[in-house]
Amino acid sequence: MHINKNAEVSVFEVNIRFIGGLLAAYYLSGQEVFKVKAVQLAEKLLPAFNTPTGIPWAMVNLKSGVGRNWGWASAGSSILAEFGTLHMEFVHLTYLTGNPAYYQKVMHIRKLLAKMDRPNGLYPNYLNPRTGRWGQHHTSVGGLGDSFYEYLLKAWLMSDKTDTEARKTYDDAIEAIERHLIRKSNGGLTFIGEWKNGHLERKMGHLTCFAGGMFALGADGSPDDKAGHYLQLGAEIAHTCHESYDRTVLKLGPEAFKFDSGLEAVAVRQNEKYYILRPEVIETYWYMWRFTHDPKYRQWGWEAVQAIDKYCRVSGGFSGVKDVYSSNPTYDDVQQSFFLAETLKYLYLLFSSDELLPLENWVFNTEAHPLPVLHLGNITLPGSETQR
Ligand code: DMJ
Repeated sequence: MHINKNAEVSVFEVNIRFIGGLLAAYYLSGQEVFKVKAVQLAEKLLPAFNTPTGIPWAMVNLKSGVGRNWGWASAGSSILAEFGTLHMEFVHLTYLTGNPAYYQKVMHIRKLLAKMDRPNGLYPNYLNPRTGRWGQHHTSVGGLGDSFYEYLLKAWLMSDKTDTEARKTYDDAIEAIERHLIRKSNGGLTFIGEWKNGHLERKMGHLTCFAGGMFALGADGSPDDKAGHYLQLGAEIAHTCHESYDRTVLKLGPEAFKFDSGLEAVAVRQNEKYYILRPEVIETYWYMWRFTHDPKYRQWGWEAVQAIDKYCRVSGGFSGVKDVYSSNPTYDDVQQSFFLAETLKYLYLLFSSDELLPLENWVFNTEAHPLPVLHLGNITLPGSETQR
């Protein structure tokens, strides 16, 4: 593993895939080497936080430590789902090393966000790390926003439910999402749209389907006795996402699907008809299975297994397909790493006993790497007293 390379990497992707994976490998095996490598890699990400606001750059050069943002992101902005998806791994890094830097970096992001005005209570996807101001007011529970919300809930869960600030922030965000983004289609399907240019776009991404599992996971502990409501919302999202699979020829879900002009859970544009082995729908089936044991979730998972095996299996492994509405699809010739890390893992868990990685003790990072709940009791994390 050579990490002193003159190469730019995504801070978010290195964190969720590599650091998360190494930390999970350490906790599951007890072998020090995984912890050592996770820390070496995390040190390489720290220069990304050297911005006027402490909101990290999207990318960092591993050798020089120079950071920058994606050219396409609203006026040089950093992205909510990227800088907002570091908390779990960084808290574990401080816990394991005693180095307060990691904890302080992510708590600083949280404090900064808490102070900002939110249009309609919603978090825009773009934030400028130089000025500390929001970029475009585009809000999404799918791409660019998704795992920010997930990590608020999981920060609370991994703290053994002591991080009540994270829980409250999650609850407030979800309430605004429900008010402004969640609707029922004419055909009775609950969907989560996106806020764009001052109006609700009635389109849902495959990525957004993870939210069914998130609502179910967050049901217990929700305010005003709304546990039943959130479990029901999770079930409705699972149903809608299953419909997006079922209404295709291959029985695999498209990248995005619409609820507009008579359309219900189907992709319209050619460039939204692909399936790249994504996990979110199966992830939601698994959480719904754990919380309800309704056999339909296993049945739906099995439908996906059969479709993946039939249409995505190639001689060297598995490939994405370019059009789920074509009976003669072409391959994209890529096996994404989240196919192993997430899609197959959630399928395995769906057909395993609840005793395997029980949710009381483990919290899955956004790449499905399991990290243990930290029963801190009266231990104080280094750095928690002296936040920047
Ligand atoms: C994964 O890398 C993570 O789940 C991320 O949060 C968004 N989705 C991809 C897989 O689709």
